[in-house]
Amino acid sequence: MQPNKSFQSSLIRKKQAIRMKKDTIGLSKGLSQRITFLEGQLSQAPLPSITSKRRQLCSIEEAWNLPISLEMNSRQQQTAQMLPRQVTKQSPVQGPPPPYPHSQLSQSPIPAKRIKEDGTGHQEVTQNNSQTSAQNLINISESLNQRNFNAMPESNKNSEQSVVDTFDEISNDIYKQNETIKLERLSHDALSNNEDSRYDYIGADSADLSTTFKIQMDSKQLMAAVKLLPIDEPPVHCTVLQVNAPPPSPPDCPPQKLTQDQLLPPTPSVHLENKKNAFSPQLQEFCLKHPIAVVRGLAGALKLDLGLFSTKTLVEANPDHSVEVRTQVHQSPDENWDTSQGKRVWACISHRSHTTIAKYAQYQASSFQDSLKLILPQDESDKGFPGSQAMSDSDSKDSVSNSNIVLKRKKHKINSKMLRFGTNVDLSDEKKWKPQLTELQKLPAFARVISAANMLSHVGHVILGMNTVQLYMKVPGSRTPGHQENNNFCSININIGPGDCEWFAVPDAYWGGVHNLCEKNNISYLHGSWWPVLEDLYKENIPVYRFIQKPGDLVWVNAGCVHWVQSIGWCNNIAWNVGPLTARQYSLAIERYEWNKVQAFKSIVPMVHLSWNLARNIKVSDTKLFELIKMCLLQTLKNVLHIQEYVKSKGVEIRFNGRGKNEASHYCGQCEVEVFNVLFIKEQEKRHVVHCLSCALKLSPSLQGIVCLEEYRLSELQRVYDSFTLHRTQGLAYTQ
Ligand SMILES: O=C(O)CCC(=O)C(=O)O
Ligand SMILES: [Fe+2]
Ligand SMILES: [Zn+2]
Repeated sequence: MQPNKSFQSSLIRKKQAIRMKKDTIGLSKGLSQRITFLEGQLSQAPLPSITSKRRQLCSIEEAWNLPISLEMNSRQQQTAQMLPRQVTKQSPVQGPPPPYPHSQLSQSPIPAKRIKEDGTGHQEVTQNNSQTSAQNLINISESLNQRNFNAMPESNKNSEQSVVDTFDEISNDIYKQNETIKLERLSHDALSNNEDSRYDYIGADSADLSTTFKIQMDSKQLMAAVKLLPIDEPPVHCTVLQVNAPPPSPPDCPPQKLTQDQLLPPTPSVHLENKKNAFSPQLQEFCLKHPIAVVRGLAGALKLDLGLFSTKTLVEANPDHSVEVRTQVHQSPDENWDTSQGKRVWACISHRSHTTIAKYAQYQASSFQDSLKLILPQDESDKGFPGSQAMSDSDSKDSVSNSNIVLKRKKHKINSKMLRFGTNVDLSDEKKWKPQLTELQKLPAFARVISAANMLSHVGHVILGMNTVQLYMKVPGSRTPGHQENNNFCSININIGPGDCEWFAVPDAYWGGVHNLCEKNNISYLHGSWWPVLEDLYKENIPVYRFIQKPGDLVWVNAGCVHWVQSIGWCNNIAWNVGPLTARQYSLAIERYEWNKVQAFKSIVPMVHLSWNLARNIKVSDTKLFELIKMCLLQTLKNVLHIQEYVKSKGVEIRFNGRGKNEASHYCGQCEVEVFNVLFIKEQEKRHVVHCLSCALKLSPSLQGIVCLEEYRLSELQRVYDSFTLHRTQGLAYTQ
């Protein structure tokens, strides 16, 4: 792919500006003065590392036995479990997972002896699905409603057995009355973010001075070199990638032509039989080396009480808790139709509204009960989608009014049934969800919400749904459209049951291909909502993993893997993100961080803030990971210094403000780019809004009326930068 055009032209413009300046000035008096200054500085600079005092940091291995980070919140400190980690000489999982799927699972290294590889291909899995056992949910079903059970289609009996009495209780007991879900008009604000790319500058100043900035420099050398940079142009937006790196762009797909079989690869899966399996290092290795993996029987092996996340328990715990609802068209299992055009499409329409756990529970339960009365005349069954009485549309603020829905339903009988998907239920509050969150500490460290080896635990503040748990409440057909995780982090998802979920996934190496197909279908890859047409993917030589996640199965989504999910039965899922401390995870995260800037899409993970915390908290012995983090520190420290020089040259005072404990990182109120260390504050409507330099200059070219605040003392940043060195481990490297 060609780099973004507007980006290219702005880069060329910046380069020309610098070149012109050089041509007119040449080796002028100013430049000679700067060189003299630099030489003076360097001659006085202390010898690197020998004389400078370093704070003693622990290694990653040691970090397992220490509290995670000074900035971690109290829960994180309490729950960080201390596990001894195995170290090996050469990590087998440091490289990226294979770009395309294996045709045979035997190509992957043999996992722990007792972990049986489940090589079931997609077709077999689909067939087996109807026999899904709800055994691991039996503890939550107190008595089976035999009447309803007998009315169920044979194939549903087992998997949906336990939901019967759960839902019966809910609907017959406290939630008898027809409560309604309040619908709101879909907010298009986030979707129609068409502002120009904020990525109009990528270290352009360093383009001509690339030899000057290297990670081998210490902070004094860096400061001296920054003093040589021009300050007549504002140093807006820096890159955290390599000096002179081209702007990120969606990559071409791997060129190898895939066979029919390779386009439908079997999903890497393991079956756990006991706790020892779950804690074996091979399980983590297995997950890290595949784009996606399903860990079957995890809940059973760890004796996780999934009943804590059943609808019944959730309602009992916090009935009024908020649920985001997505109203979607019920589609046939793996297809996405535009009924008005009578063809398959990529666009995935869903309207957003909000309700409570209790109300969604009632809808979920009624939807299930309605499905039991399946054998109805066509006209009858078409009158409404299951559960429509339970969640009346009467106070709908949806863009499609009630009467429209009814009309449409009459027009397109079967195809236009609507369903409601309860998404993004926030389970972060430890007071509200204590038993649930405590139960999840039974998971092995690599899959835990909080652990020292999880980058997201070093952010030092909550990122809802990423380093906290989110819950999904589903009726059949609920769809999570295609996406990569925020900043390409890994994702953990456990199906609570009682029904199954079907997953589709494309290895990260092919994300550029999926991106191009979105564009071809006029949908924004990042901002839009899409459900891939499988044939389109196969035609483009893009492989798709497809598998069923049963209750108690954990799905591991590796960094950058594109995926989309639909529920087959009635079920709940819990999910969160993790960031293994690997070069691959870090580099995919910062690549996406930069591409998000190109696309004017907010990076939910503040990668600069995180990188400085990583430098403070851990010792890195993986050379590649070390170099990537150090490069980010170098680029951001350079940018901080350059901005400060520029601001001072404008006669604006920089005030030290510091940072509060666990204070969240800052984003520009205008363009949503992360703002690190130098904040430009403008009072707007009695609120103090943080801006990046670029947006501050747009508001006030002279920076008049803008307060410039500093979060960290320069000496502190210098100390962190200089102390962050490659940790030599006498031949030992961390297994991740
Ligand atoms: O369960 C779901 O629908 C959400 C799936 C997902 O995207 C994830 O867990 O990463
Ligand atoms: Fe996801
Ligand atoms: Zn901005």
